[in-house]
Amino acid sequence: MMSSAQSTSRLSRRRLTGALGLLGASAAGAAIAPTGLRIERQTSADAAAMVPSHSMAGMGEESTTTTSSNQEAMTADEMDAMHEAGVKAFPAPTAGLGGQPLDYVLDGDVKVFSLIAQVVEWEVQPGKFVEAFGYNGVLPGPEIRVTEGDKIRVIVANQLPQSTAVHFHGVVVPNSMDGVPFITQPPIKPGAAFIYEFTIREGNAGTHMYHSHHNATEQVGKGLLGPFIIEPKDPATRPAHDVEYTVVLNDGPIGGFSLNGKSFPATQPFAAKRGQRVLFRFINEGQMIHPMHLHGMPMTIVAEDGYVLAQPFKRDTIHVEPGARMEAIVEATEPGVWAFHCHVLSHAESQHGMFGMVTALIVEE
Ligand SMILES: [Cu+2]
Repeated sequence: MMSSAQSTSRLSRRRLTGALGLLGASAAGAAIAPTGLRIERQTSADAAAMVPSHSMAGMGEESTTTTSSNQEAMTADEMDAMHEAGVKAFPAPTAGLGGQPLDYVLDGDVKVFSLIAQVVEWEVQPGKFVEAFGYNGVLPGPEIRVTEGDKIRVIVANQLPQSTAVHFHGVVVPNSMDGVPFITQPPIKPGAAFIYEFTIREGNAGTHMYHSHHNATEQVGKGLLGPFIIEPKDPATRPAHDVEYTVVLNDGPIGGFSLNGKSFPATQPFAAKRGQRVLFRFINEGQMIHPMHLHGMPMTIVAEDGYVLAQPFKRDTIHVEPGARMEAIVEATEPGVWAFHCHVLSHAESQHGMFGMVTALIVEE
């Protein structure tokens, strides 16, 4: 049921391990040596032991009060050791992986997707479990991927202790399907379900999202969100790419700044072969602007909020506003491990090392 685009769009754990192993082996070589960065795989327990717990503070004191007056006294060597430990732990394994394609069943010509909103214990960083809300047990929720013209049904069952509703952000739907309690529908009470059904309109292709529209500061912040990708009926209407990654940004109460539901060093790196065109789909489900900065290669912004730009433009840092989706293509011309992070520095790095919205793009030879 998955298209080939889907099956190649995600980096499997096995392939990721292979890519990193390959890098590790070649890290001493001339091509990759300039970064001096070696990635060694760690067990979750190792990583938890190595990463200082207060680097996980995220939105807490660390992120908002990084002033010289409250820096801990530490020697240069102590500080370097903490930075090194974080990088060596990356990508640290954790339980749970969100944003994976959601299978559907066909009812006649209607694609039927099922979502269950529930409380989950989520490992946002190695060894750090937080009480979160997820769809189908993960956050971000599973990826819903459809094509222009599809008839779809999304059955939402609520197992939360509070009411909820789902809004399909960016998707053009009939008013009654808009998912806003007391405006277009009653809230979905605990134990109840609601059925959303609509046809995907032509011209609506691109990167969108679905999320709670009830008690949203808590519910979306805790993880009731997911990617909603609409493929074009005619692929020629979108910029071509070889591989794609979705990057969901969040800054909610689940423990700070996250990329696809995880905080560094538990974030997943993205991989590409040299010469590939890599499509990044940035989705900001948080409350702050996150300027995502890729080292090494420019990003060409090709679409905003799903709509293809008449005139794409290059940036090295893309401002992703709350509610926005930005699609950017990177020509993977430069081999190596390239840092990729939010450039609000208090979302990414402190004296204890990198945390939060940090990952890497790995370009293999
Ligand atoms: Cu940020």
